[in-house]
Amino acid sequence: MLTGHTDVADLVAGLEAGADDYIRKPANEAELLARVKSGCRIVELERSLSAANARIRQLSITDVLVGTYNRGYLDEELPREIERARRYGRPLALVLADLDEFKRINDVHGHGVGDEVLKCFARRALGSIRQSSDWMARYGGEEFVIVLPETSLADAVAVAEKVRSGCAAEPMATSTGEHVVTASFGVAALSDGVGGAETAEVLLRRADAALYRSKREGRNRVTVAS
Ligand code: GH3
Ligand code: MG
Ligand code: MG
Repeated sequence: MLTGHTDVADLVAGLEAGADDYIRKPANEAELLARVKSGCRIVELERSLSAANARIRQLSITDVLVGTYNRGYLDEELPREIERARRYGRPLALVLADLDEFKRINDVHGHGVGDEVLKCFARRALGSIRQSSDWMARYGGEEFVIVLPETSLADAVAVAEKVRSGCAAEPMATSTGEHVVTASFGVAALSDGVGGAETAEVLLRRADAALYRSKREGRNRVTVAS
């Protein structure tokens, strides 16, 4: 603020209106430069604060091990996705995935290799989904949820099948050699029309029941929620 009104009341009014600093008229060049320099420090501080906040936000929604979204993000975002889909009468589906006999990998090869397998699964699954709208979260230890907005049940089954075969088809390279890893899947979608009223919880429960059937019927398969 460059001002000729230098009463305390005027200065206070200017600062309260949002000015960070002021100089009096007529401006003195040396003072002006010094004030601008200190203003630059404020701007720089704000910039780094907002970058730090963005970084904190990013960390708070990311799974540290596999780099996908985490459970917290799923809990926060899935209800919003469902709400959006319902408001606009759009389809939405989700896929629940659980690695098969994962405990054995840990037991036989060690927890570190188990971690490598989890990362590899996440990387492959992410490679099989549409980056612009689909997203994936680590739901628990070796369980993942893939959220598919604008996707019908039939298309979601195709996505799950792609992720399943992408996992099983090629052994995963780990520090103890190559291991064939499979996963089981359960798929559920919002029911059509305005009658549907599934919450995130209900949708996940239905996908989980389908996943359980995939396990019971032999693993390494995709089952659709009834
Ligand atoms: P199923 O085919 O029925 O799913 O059997 P499973 O062995 O995969 O399932 P279970 O629930 O018995 O075991 C899951 C294992 O996942 C047990 C747990 O120690 C392991 N686990 C959970 N989180 C992590 C992790 O972050 N890293 C590693 N290495 N293991 C994990
Ligand atoms: Mg499990
Ligand atoms: Mg498992």
